[in-house]
Amino acid sequence: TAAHHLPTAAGSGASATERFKTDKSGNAGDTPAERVDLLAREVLEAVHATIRRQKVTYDEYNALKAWLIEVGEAGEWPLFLDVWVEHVVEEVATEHRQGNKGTIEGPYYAPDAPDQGHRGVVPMRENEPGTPLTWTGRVMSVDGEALPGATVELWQADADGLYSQFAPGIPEWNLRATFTADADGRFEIRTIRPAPYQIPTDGPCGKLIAAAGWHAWRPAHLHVKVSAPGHERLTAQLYFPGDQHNDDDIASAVKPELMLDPRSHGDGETVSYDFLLDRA
Ligand code: MBD
Ligand code: FE
Repeated sequence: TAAHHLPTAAGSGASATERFKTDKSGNAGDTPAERVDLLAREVLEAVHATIRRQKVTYDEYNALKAWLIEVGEAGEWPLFLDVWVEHVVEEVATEHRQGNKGTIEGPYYAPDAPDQGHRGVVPMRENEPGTPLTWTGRVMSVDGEALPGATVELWQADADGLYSQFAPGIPEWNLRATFTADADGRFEIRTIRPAPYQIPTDGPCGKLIAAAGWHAWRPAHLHVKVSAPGHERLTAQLYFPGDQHNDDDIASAVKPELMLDPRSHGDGETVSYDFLLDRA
């Protein structure tokens, strides 16, 4: 596709926008008028209050307008919203949960990754850079009952910070897989330790970051979705102690409960991390 010849931000933006349209834009028309009225009014009032309080100028207003147009043209609405807004949506959506904490999904999930059974290697290239990482875990209900057949979907960026299907030149399912828990709810995943990650800097989100003097980094992370019949699906990310950006993630998606505890083991590392799912 044409996206394969575009620079990183525009290419991954176009892919993320298409992915979102396919998977998640379906129920957008179902919000009742009273709710749209309330939410749209509150958001606009917050914008008006900032304009008054900060005496926003026409130059600033036009800079905003130009930037918003670029975000759409580059397909970066999924990136912008997931980096700066989704963490609060996730907080509100999951505040009732008794089981494991989750965090944001972000823009780069793709459904139906290859099934590797309850124990196996995540698809990767022959010389995929990164320290081998073996993760053993168990999926249970909040009360500790094992959930055989639960699925653990995993996706992660490669050492260059690129996600398959969103950046060009990477095999379709690279570093993406689905695992299915055994009769005891257990699984074993062999992958590589992910690298710290920078959101694309060459598009409008990158321009905002540069213009504001922020940084573009997320700590290294493994994305997961954990599902079992009769239970709420858990979307989470797992992080590594000592990462320079655990305390200032640009996407505000780190929680202490999501920290792994890796042990060195031969030429790789092992981690153990279990999931308790809330009943639906
Ligand atoms: C990512 O890889 C990510 O996980 C999030 C939340 C936002 C942008 C890129
Ligand atoms: Fe990510």
